[in-house]
Amino acid sequence: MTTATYRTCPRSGLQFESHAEKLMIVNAVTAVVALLVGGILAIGVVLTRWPSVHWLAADTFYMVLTAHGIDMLIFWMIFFEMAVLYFCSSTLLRCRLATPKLAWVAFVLMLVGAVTNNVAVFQGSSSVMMTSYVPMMAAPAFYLGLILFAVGALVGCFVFFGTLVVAKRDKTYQGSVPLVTFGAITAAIIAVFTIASGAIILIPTFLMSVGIVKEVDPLVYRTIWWAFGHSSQQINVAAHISIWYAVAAIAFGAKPMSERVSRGAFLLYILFLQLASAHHLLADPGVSTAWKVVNTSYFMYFAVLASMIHGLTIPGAIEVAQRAKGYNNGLFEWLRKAPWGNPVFSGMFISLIGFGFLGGISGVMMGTEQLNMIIHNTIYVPGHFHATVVVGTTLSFMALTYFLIPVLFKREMINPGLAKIQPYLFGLSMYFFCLVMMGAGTLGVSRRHWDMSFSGAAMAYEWPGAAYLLMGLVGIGGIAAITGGALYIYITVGSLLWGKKLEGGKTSANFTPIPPTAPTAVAQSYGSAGFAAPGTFVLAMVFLVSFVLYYFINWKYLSQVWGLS
Ligand code: HEM
Ligand SMILES: [Cu+2]
Repeated sequence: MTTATYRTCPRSGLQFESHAEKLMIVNAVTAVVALLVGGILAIGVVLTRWPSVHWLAADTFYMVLTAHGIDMLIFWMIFFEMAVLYFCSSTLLRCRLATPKLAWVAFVLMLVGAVTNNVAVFQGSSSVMMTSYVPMMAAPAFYLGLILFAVGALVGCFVFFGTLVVAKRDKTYQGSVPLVTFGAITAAIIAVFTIASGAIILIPTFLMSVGIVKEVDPLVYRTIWWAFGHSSQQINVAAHISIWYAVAAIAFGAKPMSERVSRGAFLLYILFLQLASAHHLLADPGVSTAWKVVNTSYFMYFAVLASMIHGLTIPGAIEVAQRAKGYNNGLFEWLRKAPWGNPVFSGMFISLIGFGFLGGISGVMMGTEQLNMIIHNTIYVPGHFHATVVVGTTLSFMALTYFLIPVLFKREMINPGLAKIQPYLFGLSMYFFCLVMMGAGTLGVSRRHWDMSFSGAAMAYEWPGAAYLLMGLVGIGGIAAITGGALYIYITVGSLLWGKKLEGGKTSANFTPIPPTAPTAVAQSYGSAGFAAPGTFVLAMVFLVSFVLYYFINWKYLSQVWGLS
């Protein structure tokens, strides 16, 4: 392998090591391809759940739904996260990538795994959904693909850790690692745990699919599968929150309000994430109510607390930075005068608000043992998690991409006018999509059932008319969101193919220390700003009131499930 060279980007001051740069590019591009496939499949899913369209036949629907879930939640997210890990280590710390050859091995394993899994799904006998619960069985290649992908991702995490060691040894930064890198470390630590849990449960299931193991117990499967499934979501959250901090630093020069508090909040994720995975077992027999309540109603709140800290300190840091620039009028001038036309910022902010209000509040509601009963296995559940993984993570990744097009890919963005509206179209239609799904779920529309009217069933079920209406709106919101996703793909792929080539900047054989004048220097350093963010405080109170109201409304719904008179 050629020796590394270092390019200093003239637009951002960031320094890209040559191997790391290529790896970020291939991982990010592969991620976007997965998003494209998952997005095309979303059309099939949405047009089937839209009652008056009801497009696909049952077997096709479940196949398409399985592939949609896996291509989106596993392949799109994790390929992109690999690029983020290399960025947060090699680029932010300005050092070489530890073992580029191994990083390529990781990428190839992941790619082969992703293709193998997709082929298995589209051959038709692996429509076991993303959660793939036993005793449902998929083809051996389905599990094998996931295992190869996971091994690749694990290797990638170790390359990331190795790169941190290189930076430390070569003294490429001073003091503690920057907060964004710290967040990425959190994500990578959680990833190692996640992948280990995945291996513990998927390897026996693979062996069962080839006939070596006789049986995998369904309850054990679900418990361990969710140690994997839940913590993988915590990786996404740690990754997208790191990106929020990075965007606040890049777009505003905003320093965290308190580095210590923010770092502490990341640590809470590592400490409490496992306990929270009990919220996926709330309707399961075999685990005691006391265990469920303690885990989901007490320990889970520490992880929620961490997200709320980030949700407060990031807008707070932006407010402080904006006020320092003179946007001091009233409570909200700082926010009104934010760069709403810049998709890096608007994407990040729409993501933050939607993740908190829609994903966060609904998550706490669903995670309450008693309330869980009203929405368990209804379409409320995908309503909730599209607010977290799509509005939260996917939209943050999109926002970061707009920053990376000129900086990493060295291209001028094509069609900036479209890029300006893309986060609004995608983000706001996703808000709507999630809300109407949650509405339909509250009325009881089941999750994953291909035909909500249950036509041909022995006993009829009369839905309130609103349920059909809401599912129709799910269709409309979904199509609008898919259009927003298509714009993102058009803009990013188009920029790489046809965008004007930009000058790459000076290349040297050695790394250089972080120049304090670089526009991104704040993202690469340690620093706190004092608390002077009254506007953010008001926003936090609005959040709190919505939270409390919504929570109690659901207790009221619960009380109406069984009439006592
Ligand atoms: C415009 C974008 C999207 C639309 C319109 C959309 C729509 C849907 C719909 C209607 C369902 C089916 C609900 C059901 O009947 O059970 C679904 C399932 C799912 N979606 Fe999406 N989705 C989108 C993007 C995403 C993204 C970006 C992710 C992840 C990052 C994602 C992850 C999932 C998962 C994991 C499932 C569940 C699959 C399963 O039950 O096995 N979706 N989506
Ligand atoms: Cu969970």
